[in-house]
Amino acid sequence: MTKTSHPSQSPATHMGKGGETHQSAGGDIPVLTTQQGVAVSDDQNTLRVGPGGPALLEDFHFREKIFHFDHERIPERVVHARGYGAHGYFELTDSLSDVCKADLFGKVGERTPTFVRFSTVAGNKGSADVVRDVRGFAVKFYTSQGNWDLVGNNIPVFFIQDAIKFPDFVHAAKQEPDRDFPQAQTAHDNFWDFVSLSPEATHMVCWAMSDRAIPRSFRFMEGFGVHTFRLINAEGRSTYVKFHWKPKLGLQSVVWNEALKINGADPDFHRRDLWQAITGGNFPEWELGVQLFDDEFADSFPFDILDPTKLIPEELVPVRRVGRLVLDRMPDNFFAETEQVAFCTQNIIPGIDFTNDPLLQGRNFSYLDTQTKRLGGPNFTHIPINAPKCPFHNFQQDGHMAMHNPKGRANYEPNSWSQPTGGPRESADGYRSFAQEQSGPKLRQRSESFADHYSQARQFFISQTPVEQTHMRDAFVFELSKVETPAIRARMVSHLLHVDQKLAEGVAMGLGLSPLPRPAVAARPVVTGLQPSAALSILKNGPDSFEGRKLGIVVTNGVDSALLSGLRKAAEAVGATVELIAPTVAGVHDSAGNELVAQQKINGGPSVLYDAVALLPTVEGANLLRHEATMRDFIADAFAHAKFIAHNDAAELLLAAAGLHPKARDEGVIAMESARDATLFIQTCAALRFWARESQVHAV
Ligand code: HDE
Repeated sequence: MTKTSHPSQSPATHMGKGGETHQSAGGDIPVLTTQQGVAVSDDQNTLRVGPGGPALLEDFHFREKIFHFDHERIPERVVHARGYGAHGYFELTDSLSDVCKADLFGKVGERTPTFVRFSTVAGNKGSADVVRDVRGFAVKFYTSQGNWDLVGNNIPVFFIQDAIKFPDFVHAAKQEPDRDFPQAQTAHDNFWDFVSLSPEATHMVCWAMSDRAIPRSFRFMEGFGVHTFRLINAEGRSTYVKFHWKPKLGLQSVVWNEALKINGADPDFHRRDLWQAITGGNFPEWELGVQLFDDEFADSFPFDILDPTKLIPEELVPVRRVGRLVLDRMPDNFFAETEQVAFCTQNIIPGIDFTNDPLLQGRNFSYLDTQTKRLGGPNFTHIPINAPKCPFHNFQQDGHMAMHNPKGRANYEPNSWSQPTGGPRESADGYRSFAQEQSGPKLRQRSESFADHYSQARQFFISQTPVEQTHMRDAFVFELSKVETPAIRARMVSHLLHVDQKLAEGVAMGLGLSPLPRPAVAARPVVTGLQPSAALSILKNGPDSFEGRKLGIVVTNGVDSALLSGLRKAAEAVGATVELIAPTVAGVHDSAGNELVAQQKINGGPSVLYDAVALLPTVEGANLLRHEATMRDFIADAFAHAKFIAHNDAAELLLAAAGLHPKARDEGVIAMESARDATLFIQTCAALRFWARESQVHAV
């Protein structure tokens, strides 16, 4: 047993005045103590009466340790339970001071610390990362004027128009209550029953069936504030705003069959990706964009700017890029930061204000409740990740786990105790709501201006490339094929008939649904003249290089050293990362005798984990690997998922074993002999996929 010294002789772990933890004892090794600071002499055995006797109630160390363990879990978020966060900063690149008085939007170059949490919506905390779902994109700005939370998603519209429908929507999307499955999936009757009975969901459902819902990485997806907000300038003038996050490395998603396999191979695919990027010094970056508009535009726009199932095409109101968000530090502790972070749409600062979007208004009501329940009391703002980084003072007191306790006599306002003991006072610069005129009867009524549910869904569909349209059709077919009730499948197709006739027919054919159902009753005639918007497509907004992507190289003993290092250099030169996949993780020796460590063993590193792959075995290695089923899957999957595949001569054996005889190949399968070929291959990989292949690999 390790010999320990008593804290009084050598201080053990203890809390400093500011609550920070100091550790020192016996060099760097602190003494193990109870929460009360009492040193522990034996952490391996409970206190018992003799070696075979009963345990004793007086064992305070055991009691405290088990008690604390029993309370380790807190309720997971009712939605967005699975998330992953990182610290960073926001830097202003274009001042918005003409339209917004918030300090963070005033001075170019000013940096504001931020914490970002990405999440899936429907799945529980332990579910897989690459499920078909919306992704949360929540940003907390610790501004000099208080915390501002932009609690957004990676899709710019939402399923419902009024917050009162949120519990129904979430119940329907999550696992069904009698069987508690399926988890983290919308491919079930309840979800499609609800959305097909709620025509307002059609636009968002189209987004959810697009590849937006299976992003390749948090780093390659956009973010949106969704609602229309207001910016308020120093004169009190209001300008409407929609917030956008644009990823520096361009947009990218995976394909559905790949997603299914990634979730088995690496359920933590997205978190691992963020972790590896940030700890590897490749800091993910987004630009903050704003669409600014006024009442005149709002009145002329064919949809209501307060309707969260609608977006404003960038072609109509351009996105002005005003700053950059850089994520450069992982949390020290997942629970303390990512799990305990509490976002709230009501956390806003002077210069930013709400609109009457009924979804936003409802959200404003919801977040405080959910945090109080989840974090155990009203003092969750005292947890460091939630506390502002600017000074804050108020007379709120007591409650569970109160950490910021006022000193002195005054605990109310106004009071007649003079400063400083009298405590905080109101400020002329304090938050003032925009003085919008309001009047009208009190009623429960959906605005007539929210009634068109199909026109923008149609616009979204026609804005996609043919490849993306096919993916959408296939996603509808996949999901509705999991729906057991034929009437629900047909009802959904009846909505799609308003989106696009060919889409609806394709889905019906994929479901074996004949004849076509009648179109759903539309409250408004569908506007068919809306122009396609290139900004809505992922493929039209991809990267122009292979930067930030991952190349997987299959190697065996004796791998050609010049070719391998040429390929590695070419990939790293554009900012891509490389992993070696070998028969064992001990790695291989290359032809020059260098020892190379492998990151993956072949059965643990399937090609779905990579953006492109290269096969560089020796003839002996290829002879060994061609009998390996996971090697054949590696190649067959890379091909089926339209990835670029580079290979040397010896890999012919492997390609043949995977069914890729020369005639079955295409220009996306690239022979490589020299370092020059390697550079060309990496340039080709900038296209990310060889989409022309896709139509060849699906018969159904
Ligand atoms: Fe949320 N949402 N939401 N939501 N939301 C929550 O708050 C809610 C909506 C979003 O990483 C909850 O802390 C209502 C739209 C994100 O911690 C809860 C409505 C958008 C996150 C809640 C919506 C979002 C949440 C659950 C309909 C995109 C995760 C746990 C009116 C603009 C934040 C929590 C994180 C989380 C309520 C709709 C984004 C229950 C009532 C629209 C990114 O308060």
